[in-house]
Amino acid sequence: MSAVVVGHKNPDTDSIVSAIAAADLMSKRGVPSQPFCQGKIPPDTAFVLGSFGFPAPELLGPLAGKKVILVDHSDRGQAPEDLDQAELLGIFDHHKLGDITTSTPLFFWAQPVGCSCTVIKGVYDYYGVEIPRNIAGLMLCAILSDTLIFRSPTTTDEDRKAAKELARLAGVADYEALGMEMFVVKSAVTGVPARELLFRDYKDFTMNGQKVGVSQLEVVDIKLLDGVRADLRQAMTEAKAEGRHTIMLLLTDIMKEGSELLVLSDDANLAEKVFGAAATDTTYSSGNKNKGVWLPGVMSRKKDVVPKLEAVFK
Ligand SMILES: [Mn+2]
Repeated sequence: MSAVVVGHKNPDTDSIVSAIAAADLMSKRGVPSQPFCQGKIPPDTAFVLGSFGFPAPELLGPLAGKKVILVDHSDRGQAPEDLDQAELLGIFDHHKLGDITTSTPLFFWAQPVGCSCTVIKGVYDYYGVEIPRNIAGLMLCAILSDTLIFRSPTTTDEDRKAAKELARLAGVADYEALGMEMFVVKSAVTGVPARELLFRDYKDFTMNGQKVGVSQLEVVDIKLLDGVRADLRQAMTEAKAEGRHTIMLLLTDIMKEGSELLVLSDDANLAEKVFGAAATDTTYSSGNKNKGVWLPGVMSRKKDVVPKLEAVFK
């Protein structure tokens, strides 16, 4: 029976592609493995899979009695509900250490880099395993996606180096252009239900016993979101009513290199506590009551938002 390789809930391109790449690598290392996903494939990921001729991984089924490898997370909140009924063989990740524990030894490949695929690329190299051309193309796109084409503060030289080598392996000449194409697909929000947009790239965290949700939409031009902002506010109100202390939405403009913050919280002063005076600036919101505050340079949930939120909740 193959081991199951799976990324986090509300999967993004890195989570899907890391599962594909890790399953390929593990299979070649003598652990037959198959990639799965926990949820709907987002449009930009579908574009990436299509570009390199890959089928979407199947939706994950029950894990009881199976062997599992996790990619792109080590948090219970992001993992399959029945993880405890499986044997966890290992983890590939680039996030803060989560709360998953094991009763047996495991391998754990983690680095503070911009993308899980950068970590996996390093493991391919470590074992001298060749990366297939189309998987190299997928991994390249995952790095471009997670690092916002190297604009995110999470980007490291390791990510740039890995992307360059993967582009060569995949035969992609202009990979920044490919990244822009992918983000243009990601930016197409018209006609998509607001709740689906809110939960597309969404993570729930437990902070000091409170449920805190942080969502992010990354677009090539924030003006593209003008028509959906009011509906997003409504979707946030509904999501908050489902038992969350706080729900935050970052509308990230990858070209302007900053994010507009929308927040609903039991703590009316939360945004100010997390982001300081910048989060109380009303000049940006004067024109449109649905607009949030513009936070220049805030690009990364992982680096710019979650650590600050956790510090406030402590
Ligand atoms: Mn990732």
